[in-house]
Amino acid sequence: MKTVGVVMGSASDAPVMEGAVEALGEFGVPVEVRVLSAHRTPDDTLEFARAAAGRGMGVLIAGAGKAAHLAGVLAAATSLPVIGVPIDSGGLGGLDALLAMAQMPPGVPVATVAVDGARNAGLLAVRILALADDDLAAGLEKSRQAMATKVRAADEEIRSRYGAGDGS
Ligand code: RP5
Repeated sequence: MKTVGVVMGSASDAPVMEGAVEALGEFGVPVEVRVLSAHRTPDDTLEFARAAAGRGMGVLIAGAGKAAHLAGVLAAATSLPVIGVPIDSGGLGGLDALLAMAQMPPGVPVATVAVDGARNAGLLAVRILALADDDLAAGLEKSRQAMATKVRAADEEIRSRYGAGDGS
């Protein structure tokens, strides 16, 4: 199975990026987790991106805050799909990082999730890998069903607590 590279701009991003690692772990997807900064270690970042496909990675997830160029720089140096996780590092509440990732120029796409939305980044990476992996696709389907079952149970509980709209 392909590996997913989970990259963050600073170790201070780790508590958020844990969400992606956890989601990937639930599906048994191997990860390589790194701290690489587009600004502080630009050479290491480019070297990682250029080698990623050849080293067996299938998707890259990049989390960064503030002037968050990490995902864009990775996407500029590899043809692998790159998913950006804008991180709320204070100040502008993550809007700064969200715009830096989502507003990429034509030709260099970054699939951007919500501010601090690392879990969805992990799940999106699983969906991408599942296109070429039947076991992963089956696991995803099972997990969607399990999520629906949970919501139906919550619906049942709420309806019994507040009534079903028929005055009962
Ligand atoms: C960004 O600046 C990092 O991704 C992090 O979100 C933010 C703050 O970094 P530190 O000052 O905590 O290293 O580059």
